[in-house]
Amino acid sequence: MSRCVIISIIHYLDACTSEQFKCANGRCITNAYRCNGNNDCRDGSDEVTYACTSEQFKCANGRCITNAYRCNGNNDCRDGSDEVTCELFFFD
Ligand SMILES: [Ca+2]
Ligand SMILES: [Ca+2]
Repeated sequence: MSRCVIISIIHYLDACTSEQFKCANGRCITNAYRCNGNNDCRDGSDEVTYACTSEQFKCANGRCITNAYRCNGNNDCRDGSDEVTCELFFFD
């Protein structure tokens, strides 16, 4: 899944216009499609809240998860991005 997202980002490098929302995977969709209940980005990033608080980790797909869920062995982001940089926090 995470590999798929990375490939999508490479594939969709085009900048979005001011009337468009840029999905986490790089797709451009019309702003009106944000939060309309449909997964127009195909990664769900147009349907998640983007403003993460300081106590939250922002996943590669745009989801916000509680910081405590980082590196806990569970794929809370659903794209695995909360578990990919964990070796930095391991001391053994
Ligand atoms: Ca949508
Ligand atoms: Ca996790």
